[in-house]
Amino acid sequence: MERPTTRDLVTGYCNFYEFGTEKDDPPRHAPKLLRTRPWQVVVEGEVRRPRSFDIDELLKLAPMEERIYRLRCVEAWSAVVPWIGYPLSELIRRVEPTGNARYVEFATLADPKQMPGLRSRVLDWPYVEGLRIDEAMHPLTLLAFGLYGELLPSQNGAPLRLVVPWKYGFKSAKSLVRIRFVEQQPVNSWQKSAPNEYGFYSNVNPNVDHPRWSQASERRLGEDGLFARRRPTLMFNGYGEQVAALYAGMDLKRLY
Ligand SMILES: Nc1nc2c(c(=O)[nH]1)N[C@H]1C(S)=C(S)[C@@H](COP(=O)(O)O)O[C@H]1N2
Ligand SMILES: [Mo]
Repeated sequence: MERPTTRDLVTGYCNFYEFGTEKDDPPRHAPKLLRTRPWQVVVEGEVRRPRSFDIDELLKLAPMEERIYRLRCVEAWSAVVPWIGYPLSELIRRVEPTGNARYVEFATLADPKQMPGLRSRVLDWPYVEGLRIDEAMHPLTLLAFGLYGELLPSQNGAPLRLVVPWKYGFKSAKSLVRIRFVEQQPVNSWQKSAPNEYGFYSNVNPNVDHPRWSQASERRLGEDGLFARRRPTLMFNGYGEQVAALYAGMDLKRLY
């Protein structure tokens, strides 16, 4: 297993556009502005038991585990993070999806009083992401509540976020407030803002370049400087053995 990136880098170099587009905007603003209590997560759509969960109930829903996962951003940097959470499937099976639930749409908080970044139109708010139901049910897909042995810092998506380790970082939606089971493939915020650059699947794939830069290698946070080598990016971010079967027969160049 790779050595975790230092906590300072993971909590200091963030993408969370609701607090601004610079990497240090979220750590500078989110801890002061984001209120993580009370916090409700609404689970709705194609489920037999739609309901809303209080964050303190979600924290106790299933046993917490520590999982050391890489997160790779489409901007070609990566970090190794000890996340704390439990598989999203633990929540999903409790709401009993119907046979029509083919996809899951995730929406995150969009409150202009807490989130100065909403004044900018960089993305269409709220931030929305989507997974196919089998991706959402996969045992690697984590509902994360903490990192480095403590609760999530605000800038990393408190009080709960998604971590999907074989997909680009942007699939790992922060500060979730709604999980909706749907029949049609959801349109995520990045796809909406630049459909030629960001698709639905967003699997880490070194063979499919972003239209404006290569995805063949990456810079590990903390490994910069004159002699730092870039690391080759691995298919499915190195999790191919566990997840490649989900995409058997699909053209991953077309369905990026
Ligand atoms: N709500 C929300 N979630 C988000 C984002 C965002 O802007 N807003 N950015 C995504 C992107 S692009 C990345 S790379 C990861 C970064 O997570 P980290 O800051 O914990 O490393 O969060 C993802 N989740
Ligand atoms: Mo990202």
